[in-house]
Amino acid sequence: MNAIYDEAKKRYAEYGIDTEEVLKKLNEAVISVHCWQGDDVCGFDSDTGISGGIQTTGNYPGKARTPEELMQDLDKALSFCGGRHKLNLHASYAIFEKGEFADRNAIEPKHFRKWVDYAKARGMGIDFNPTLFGHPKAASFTLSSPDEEIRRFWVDHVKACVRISQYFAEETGEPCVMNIWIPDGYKDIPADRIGPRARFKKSLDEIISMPYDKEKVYITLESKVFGIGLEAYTVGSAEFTLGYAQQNGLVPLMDNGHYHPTEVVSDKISSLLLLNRKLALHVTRPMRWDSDHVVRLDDETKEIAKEIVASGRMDDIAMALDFFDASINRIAAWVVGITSFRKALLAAMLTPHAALRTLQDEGKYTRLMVMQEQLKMLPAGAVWEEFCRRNGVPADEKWMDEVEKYEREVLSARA
Ligand code: RNT
Ligand code: ZN
Repeated sequence: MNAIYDEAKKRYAEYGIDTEEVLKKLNEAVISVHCWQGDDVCGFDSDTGISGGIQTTGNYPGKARTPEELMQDLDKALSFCGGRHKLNLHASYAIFEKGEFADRNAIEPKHFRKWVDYAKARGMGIDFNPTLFGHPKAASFTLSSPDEEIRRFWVDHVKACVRISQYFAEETGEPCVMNIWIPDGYKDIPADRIGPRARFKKSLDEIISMPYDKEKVYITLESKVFGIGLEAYTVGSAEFTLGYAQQNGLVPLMDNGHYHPTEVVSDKISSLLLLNRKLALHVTRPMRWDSDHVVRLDDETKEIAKEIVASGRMDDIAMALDFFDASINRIAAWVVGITSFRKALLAAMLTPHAALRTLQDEGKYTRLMVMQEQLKMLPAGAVWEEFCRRNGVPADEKWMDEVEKYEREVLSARA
């Protein structure tokens, strides 16, 4: 067997942690993997590129240009990642037959059939996102547009997405998390703050009044404090989305790039869990702004994972990734982001939360600090290696050799 793992197992047992149990739980934790890291959020339904204050930077060669390439790249990335995943799609990734086209307000389940086949063949569920950016009609406002025709167009788009989400759930047998994020906002001080939010509310009211199966489709609402070009005001602020979600039985979604720089999502999770049945997350890495850097095993990622695991409510939390770096190999970006978040979950699962909680409740803060520091040096790496070994994926950096080979043989042939 694996002597290093066996030693680690004993060390953790001293702290009351059963690493076999942890390995099982870690394997079952579902991470929703965003398709949009593979092509810089471009999608297949237009040449508009992204807009709405989100931005990819870099021009690393080899980005996926077609659904086939994106699927092939995602397969490559996932072949290095152990544990369960879900596929997270955006509406702009609709796949049309030759000569066929449907605008965003007219997309149908059939335009995503190939994705369903892809997910089913890999035993994955699917999450979904209406795409309210990267489209001529999203040049300024969408669901909060003062132009009634534009507002209607986007309401119809989101309704179409709810139908597609339900189709995903029915086909895969797993509920679909459908996340609404709008880029609507102002660069400079608005004259009217309440008007756009009232229109957003009206649009959401119209959307959720459509019939859909609430056990199959979980609609989530993502807030954002500001975006590039939207510095002064966003319609979908934290207060708006939280309040609306709570009032209407939707699920709040927190993206950890969407708050003021000293605010942390790790501190918000517990409050939202107490006040909501479910919670959704976009795990990303903001650097000075909502830059969507690749997730790494840093302090805040670990703290987010700790809050998820320590809450005992992991099953109520939809964990999705949301980053896009176009300056490095996109497959490696996926692998690092996906595995970093799972490593963070592992670290959290290897923590004796109940014992630490007792120290806190008894006011033994010095001992608590000593324990927290001691736990950092326990052999989590050995448990990670065992997790990889059991999943038949590389535990060391060797996977990068294969990614480089794939870059030479496949990616470099792309114009
Ligand atoms: C944008 C939001 C949103 C997008 C994706 C592509 O700031 O984070 O979630 O990143 O929908
Ligand atoms: Zn996000």
